[in-house]
Amino acid sequence: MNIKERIKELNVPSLFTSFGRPVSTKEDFEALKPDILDLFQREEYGYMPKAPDSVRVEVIDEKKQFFAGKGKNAHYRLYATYEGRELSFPFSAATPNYTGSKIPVFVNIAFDPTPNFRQPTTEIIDRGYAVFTVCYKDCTSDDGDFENGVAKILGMDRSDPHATGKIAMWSWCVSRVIDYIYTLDIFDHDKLAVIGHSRLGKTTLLTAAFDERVKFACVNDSGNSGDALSRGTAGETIADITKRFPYWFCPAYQKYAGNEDSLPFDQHYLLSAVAPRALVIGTAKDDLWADPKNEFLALTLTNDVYKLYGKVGLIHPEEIPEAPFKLQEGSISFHTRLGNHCLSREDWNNYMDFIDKF
Ligand code: GTR
Repeated sequence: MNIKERIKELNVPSLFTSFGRPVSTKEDFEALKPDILDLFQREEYGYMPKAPDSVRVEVIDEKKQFFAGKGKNAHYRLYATYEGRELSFPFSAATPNYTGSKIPVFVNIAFDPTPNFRQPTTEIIDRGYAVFTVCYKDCTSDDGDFENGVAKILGMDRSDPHATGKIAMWSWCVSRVIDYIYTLDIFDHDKLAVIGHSRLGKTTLLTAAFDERVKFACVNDSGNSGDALSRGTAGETIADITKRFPYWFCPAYQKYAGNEDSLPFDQHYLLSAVAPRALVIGTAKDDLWADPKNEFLALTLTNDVYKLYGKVGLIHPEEIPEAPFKLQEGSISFHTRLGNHCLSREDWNNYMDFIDKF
């Protein structure tokens, strides 16, 4: 598939023209960014709750000399005050022993409360990284109930077309863990990565677009309403996703079901909002529901934004390569591994290989 030809066929909007404002410098783009984020809040994910008044963290337990004596394993509970009300959620952290050089750190917004095959913790520690793990359902449930967990406090009336969806709420929680990491100076804030798979890959991308403290957005198999173009998808459509998971989004998003061409943007606008920070994208050959080709195409469309910052985004050939492949020479990393929908050890290692190079 020739990339340029396919993009022409899809007739995707360009953020360089669609706002009716000139975008020829990085200052123009920075001035545009709030409008891009506003568009995604109004039309897709709902309004991102504002930052809390305060955050504090309580230690539940800590085990030193863990991971073969190479690190510490700990459990915490984070409390935040939001408009005078308190909310809280648990998280854990695996941290290599501090030896004087700052530690690169992941925040993994995870499916599971206990790290399993989707988070190879000992290997992450062995490679010198810390990993904070937040189980998304510990923040609020993955369903249309807006009365539990953080949703009870952050939630808006769902009759509002722009009401905050669950993805934005999980994303808000990730930013609170980053608030905490920022109080700890053993961590390398220039190597702060957020990682998530699938619906949590969508959450990772949204977090990176909104929170500039995220320096590496490790977006794994995020597909529709994540890193894939919605127009011309060969996999999941907006109709599919809004039928099964309407509560991930704001109610206004429904109007684009079966009507992708009327979207005033496509997902490359959200990817572009992460520039000039690093997009670190993983897909899998057989994950057709996420449409690896449309994920690739979306990413190539961000390159002109990286250029405004004097950076090279994704260095890629004219055709989408045959899987498996890995492109890691620019400020953007993209790989398609063999296999199906999963956040695997190979994905983690590809992400760490890329971050190591910086
Ligand atoms: C699917 C959904 C995808 C993806 C996936 C997941 O059922 O349609 O968009 O988010 O769930 O999160 O595992």
